[in-house]
Order: sequence, then C-alpha cells, then structure tokens
Amino acid sequence: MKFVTTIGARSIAVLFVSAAGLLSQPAPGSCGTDLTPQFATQLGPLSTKSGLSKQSLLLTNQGPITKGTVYLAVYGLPAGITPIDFTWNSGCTALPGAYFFRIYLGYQNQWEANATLKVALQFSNPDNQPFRFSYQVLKGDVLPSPHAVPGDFDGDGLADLAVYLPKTAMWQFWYSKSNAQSNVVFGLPQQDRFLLGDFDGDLKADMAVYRPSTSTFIYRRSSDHVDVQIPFGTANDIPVPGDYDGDGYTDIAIFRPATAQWAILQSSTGTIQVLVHAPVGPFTVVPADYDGDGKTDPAYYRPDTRGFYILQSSNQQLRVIRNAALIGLPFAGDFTDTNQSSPATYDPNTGMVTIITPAGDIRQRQVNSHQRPVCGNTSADVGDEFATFNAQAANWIIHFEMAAPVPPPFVLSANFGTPGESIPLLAIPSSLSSPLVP
Ligand SMILES: [Ca+2]
Ligand SMILES: [Ca+2]
Ligand SMILES: [Ca+2]
Ligand SMILES: [Ca+2]
Repeated sequence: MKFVTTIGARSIAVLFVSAAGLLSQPAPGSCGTDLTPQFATQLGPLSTKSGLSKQSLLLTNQGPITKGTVYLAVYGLPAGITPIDFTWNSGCTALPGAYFFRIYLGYQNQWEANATLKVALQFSNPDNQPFRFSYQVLKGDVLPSPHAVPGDFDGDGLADLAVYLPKTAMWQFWYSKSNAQSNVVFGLPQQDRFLLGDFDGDLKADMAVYRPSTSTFIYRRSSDHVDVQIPFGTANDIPVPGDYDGDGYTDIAIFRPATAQWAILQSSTGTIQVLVHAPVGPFTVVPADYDGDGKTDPAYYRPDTRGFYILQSSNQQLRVIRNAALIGLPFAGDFTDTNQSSPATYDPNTGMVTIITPAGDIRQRQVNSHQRPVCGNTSADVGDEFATFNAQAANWIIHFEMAAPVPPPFVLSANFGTPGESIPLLAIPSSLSSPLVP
C-alpha cells in the first residue's frame, strides 16, 4: 500500500508485505486426522524456472462427502526448498518440518464425493534443484482454521483502507495488494448498516450489511460474487457476526438485549446455538477472540463499571476485565501479535487510547481527540494497529506498536475516502452496528 504521506521508518516495512497476517500455529502434537487413503492423487509435472518451482496435485474424493476444513501437509523437503503461500509451519510432532496448505472447499466448506480439486503448490528454489516431497491430506478437526484478516478485501493478509458512505451505500476501497482503488454500491442508502466478515471462508472480506427494517443479513460472497440474503432475528436485535464455532467462516449472529440471548447460526453445522450472556445497565457489545482459541467470544463493555465482560469460548467461563482507565468507545484488537484480542477503549474527548494486554498490563497512548477510532492489521506483522479517522478530511493516521511499553514514533498518514461522508469500515464500534444502549 502506498500512502500519501509517510512519517517514520515503518513505511518501508509496509511496502514489502506478505500474507503473514494469516499465519497461526496449530496445537503442538496434533496434525489432524489423516484422510490420505480416501483421496486419489494425480501429481502434475514439477517445473522450475528462475528459482521458482511449481507442482500441482489433483485430489479426488473417493470416500463420502467431507465437511470442514481440509489441509495438505507437505513434508520431507530438502534443505533450501521453501513452500510459498502455506497456511502455517508445522507445530505437530508427528510430521516434523511439515508445511500446511489449506484447501479451500467453497462457501459450503465441504468436499463432495467423487469431486476433484486442484492444489497448486509453489516453492522457492534458489539453486533450481530437482526435488520430491511427501504429503498427507488432513482433516482440520484438531487444527485451528485460518481466518480472514478483518477488512482485507483482496486477501493479501492486510486490512485495506476502505470506507462506507451511508448517503449513497457506496463502498470505497484502496487495495493493499494492487494499490488500485474502486467504488462499489452495495446496500440501501440511509438504511443498511455495514458489517464485517468473511462469510464464504475464502480468506477475503465480503461486503455485508444488516437491514434493520427486515432483520436481514445480506452479503456478497467474494468467492463467486453471489449475493446472499439471510433473515435472522427480529426488530431491536443487534447484529453481532463473528466466527463463534471457529471454522474460519463468519457466522450470522444477533444479540437480543431483552433476553440477553446471543443467537448464532453456526456455519459448521447450520444449526442455531443460543448463549445467554446478560449485561446489566448500559452496555456496548464487543465480541472478539479474547482467549485466543480461534473462536469469537460473546462480550460486552459496561461504561458504568469500566469493565469488559467476556464469555470465554474455551471454557464457557465469564471473565471480567475492569480498569478505571477503560473509558470511551470500547473495541478489541490483537495488539500483542498473539492471535488474542485485548480489551481497549478510545476516549473521543481526550484522545486517550487504553489497552489491557493478555498479561494484564495497561498500555496508553495519547492521540488526536474527536476522531473515529479504527483498528485493523495494516502492516506485515500478525497483530492489529490502531488508527484514527478524521471524517471531515477523510484522513487516516495509523499508530503502530500499541502494545509496546514506550510508544515508538511509527505513524503513517493517508488521505482516503470522501470527506464529510465516509465511515471507515473498521470503525469502532459502528462496525458492529452497536451504538451505546442507554
Ligand atoms: Ca488487503
Ligand atoms: Ca469472503
Ligand atoms: Ca463459523
Ligand atoms: Ca475465543
């Protein structure tokens, strides 16, 4: 991404980015269930040119329909050969040195019987040496699923600068991968509220809105550009999409304040899960993955107690994080590069940002007051950055390394959006369509 103005050395790093944001680590020791005997494999020829090797595999499912994330584990590579675009390095002991490639199974996340999929592999091969490798087809039932980086519409692992114009339902994008910009109208002007999510699980954000008049979720699948409408819930529900079942596909979900119910349409099963997580008094919903298990946790913030109330998906226990400094607009982001969200607030009156790290440490930054807060992963590291958006000027200021005890001077400034009309897509907390409920 090329920014209009750059301040500080970090701008160089931003121009050389990778899909590092997609990396996550599997649980040690677990490699998933071996499905290799179920699949017939046809290996394409290995071609090497200028230090880059390519080989394709055709995998045919000779068994029953397989639902859920499937990986190709590649191992036994000679020294000097490194796969490109893999999902993660192996942390499993059964396949030492294995690289995992996620096989995208479409918006339904299933592999039909007798269906064939092609997996195209690329390797860095500086010496142009001939080589072979071993592989396994693995069901990812004990592995975490990769997730799209929120706000990453072109799938390069970095959030794109993007805004929504409520007056015209116009979406404006500045893609980090190509540096191109585009405008798309999606939704109904003045009515629909934009949402964030990757509903078809292709690791690209989808344009999505919630239509309060009909309680309908509408999204455009980035994988095939088909629009999907799903009525869910009733009037006065708050849309809270997230990946609550952890399969890498965003789930349609609502929070119903009257009954304290979180109703989640689980993408992995198609069934509705209802959780009760009750706020008392004024609150804002702030679902995120606070315990780092790859599943969104229902959560809310209470300004009266300055606390985050998190229903942890890993153990179904309530965790309360309170701190007198948690004042203003609540949000959550992975500021410690641990795939774990930290509770945070931005006080529009003072410009103070407060973060409580997973270790319980407090981090504070003084930034501009009276801005729209934004949070997303715009740089090549794993975690999120905090940014402010000036609506009048359509100016972004991105602050790096929020988790460091001492703030380093890494700041980027960019002008993007339509001055006076834009809401940044990663805006907090309007991305959840959740104004403070008195
Ligand atoms: Ca991107
Ligand atoms: Ca998508
Ligand atoms: Ca899901
Ligand atoms: Ca979680």
